[in-house]
Amino acid sequence: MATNITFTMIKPDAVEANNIGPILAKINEGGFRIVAMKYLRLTKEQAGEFYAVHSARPFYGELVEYMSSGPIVAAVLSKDNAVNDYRTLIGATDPAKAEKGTIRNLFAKSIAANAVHGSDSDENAAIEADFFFSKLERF
Ligand code: IDP
Ligand code: MG
Repeated sequence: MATNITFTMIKPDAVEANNIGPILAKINEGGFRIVAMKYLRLTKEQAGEFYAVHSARPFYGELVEYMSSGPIVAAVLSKDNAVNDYRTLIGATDPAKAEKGTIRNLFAKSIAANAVHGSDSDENAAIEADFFFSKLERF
């Protein structure tokens, strides 16, 4: 499979718990290359736009509040089969269901504060990477 990209965020709970380093180590150990990276705090408006696809879900308000509650690390990662392999590395949305050793199993606090984001398709990976990074910010 051709090398492709996925998009991730280290969410406010994992930043607050000082887990940026351990999560980046898992990403490196998983064979991903860092194409782009930044440390920033989303406004409520920006978080709402990023998660607009979930605007009809009952947890949307909570999700937007949460994702704008503190700084995050946003990054573009590359690897063969990046989207699926990264979903495997992070584990299920609900950390109680995430397989042992996955990033969410190790670092997530709850289904909302679940440590990391990972794109769910190549199409969304491109849209999400474009939301945060210009061409000049990718290497
Ligand atoms: P994913 O992050 O595993 O792709 P999605 O279903 O796309 O999961 O949901 C996006 C994010 O919304 C989740 O990562 C989590 O932070 C939050 N979320 C999902 N389901 C719930 C829920 O039932 N309650 C509260 N927050 C949720
Ligand atoms: Mg998702």
